[in-house]
Amino acid sequence: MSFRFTRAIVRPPSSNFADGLTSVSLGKPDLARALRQFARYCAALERCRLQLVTLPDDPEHPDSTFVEDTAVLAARCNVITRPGAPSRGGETTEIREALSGLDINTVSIETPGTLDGGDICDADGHFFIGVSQRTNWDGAQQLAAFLEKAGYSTASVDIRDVPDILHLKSGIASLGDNRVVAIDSLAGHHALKNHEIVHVSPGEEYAANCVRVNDYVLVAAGFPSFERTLKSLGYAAIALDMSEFQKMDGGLSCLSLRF
Ligand code: CIR
Repeated sequence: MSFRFTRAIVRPPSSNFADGLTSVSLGKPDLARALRQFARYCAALERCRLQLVTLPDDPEHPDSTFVEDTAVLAARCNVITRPGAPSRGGETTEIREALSGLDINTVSIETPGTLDGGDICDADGHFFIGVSQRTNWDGAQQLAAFLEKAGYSTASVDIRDVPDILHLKSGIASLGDNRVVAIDSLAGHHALKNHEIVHVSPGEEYAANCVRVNDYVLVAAGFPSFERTLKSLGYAAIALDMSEFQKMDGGLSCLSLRF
């Protein structure tokens, strides 16, 4: 089951977090507040019984707190990505070293492929691979080949014409149980036709980037309708304030690499 995890890699935002990439106009993030939100995020992962591997912050790469984009980790296949934004390329070096230090063997996406982990949604061993402004077809095909060789199935989802989302997982999330959360503009996609869709109300799209971790679903705070939906389906939600990360285009999932 793709939501059963024992560990997670996290990395705090660095002093120049505000210098990272963003396409939204929500103002400059407050670092002290971001660090408090990050601490609560880590505590929530621990409440879900994950052991954390916390890497030092990296001022060379202001977006490096978004560790999810640097790797795709599955039980039988661990892939170091090649992030689509040039300023983020160097973030993979320490992730590769950290995984190697944990005795996790990796393969890598190679040029001309680009791929961000935020475009990859593991739905119980069936992987949706987003093709986006960051993940190109070559990267998507390299990842599909790695995953299929390891016995997983894959489907690509082109999101380049879907407005307002950076990554595929800005708009969908797997809850396990054959359920996929989806914003309206992705809910009807043919790749999702074999899954039960859990809809996110218009105006609550940011909440779609939730994460099932063992017995809980981590969800961004401030989206009451979606929290009610989760509760009605029997999930225990942990709501987390993500405001400072949202200012930098970051979703809840991207702050950790779970495995
Ligand atoms: C970026 O634009 O790359 C970062 N500022 C945000 C990345 C967020 N990653 C994610 O949602 N997986």
